[in-house]
Amino acid sequence: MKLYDWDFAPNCRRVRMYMYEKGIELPKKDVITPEIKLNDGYADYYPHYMVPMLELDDGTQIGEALSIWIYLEEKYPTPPLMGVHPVEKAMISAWERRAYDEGIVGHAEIFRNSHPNFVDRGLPGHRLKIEQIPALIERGKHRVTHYYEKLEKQLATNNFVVGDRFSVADINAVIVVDFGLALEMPVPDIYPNIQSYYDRLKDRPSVKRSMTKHMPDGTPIPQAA
Ligand SMILES: N[C@@H](CCC(=O)N[C@@H](CS)C(=O)NCC(=O)O)C(=O)O
Repeated sequence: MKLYDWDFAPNCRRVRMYMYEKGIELPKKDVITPEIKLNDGYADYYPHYMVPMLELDDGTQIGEALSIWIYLEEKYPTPPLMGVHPVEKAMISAWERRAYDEGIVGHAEIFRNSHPNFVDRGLPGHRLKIEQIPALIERGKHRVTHYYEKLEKQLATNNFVVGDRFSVADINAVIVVDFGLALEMPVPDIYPNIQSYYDRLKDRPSVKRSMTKHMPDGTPIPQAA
């Protein structure tokens, strides 16, 4: 197996943090250029033109971080990161989706529609020009706020996002917060539960090891103190 990766990309980090929690070590191939673009060879090789992508030894290409987790969870069930019992599995899945749809995609809307290297690359996965839409920056901020409001309440009664066990819902939650730090948008003080949760998790080995400190062009990424 081989993981096609981009160090900074939040969706790639979802897979790396997951692997480190499980103790899975896989060869990784970085396919990003200093201009923060996927290299041409990769674009021709993988038609969905996104990272992460896990390639199996028989050549099967698995895209989408969630699908890669599903595959690895079957192969490496311990420790379980996607729940064990039916209700736990469903709750983890729901909170993982909320973090993705509102937090990660919300921040991605802010990033892709404002960063100068993403002019005409408003969406991932397209080789045609997709214009930036500045109005999506504000909408992205609303989406992140919407997630933080829900997460703040959830963390009032849960040690981790779902119950007492670290899961993929936590992987996404930590990545939302770190994506915000990289965009110089830290968690506002009106969310003390999220702030103390993040303080507890930020030094976890998988969280630290999966994090990158620089953009592909060498620009340092702001991070938590
Ligand atoms: N839905 C996909 C999203 C993957 C995605 O957005 N990947 C971004 C990096 S985070 C990408 O491939 N970007 C390539 C580009 O910007 O050209 C997943 O969950 O894995």
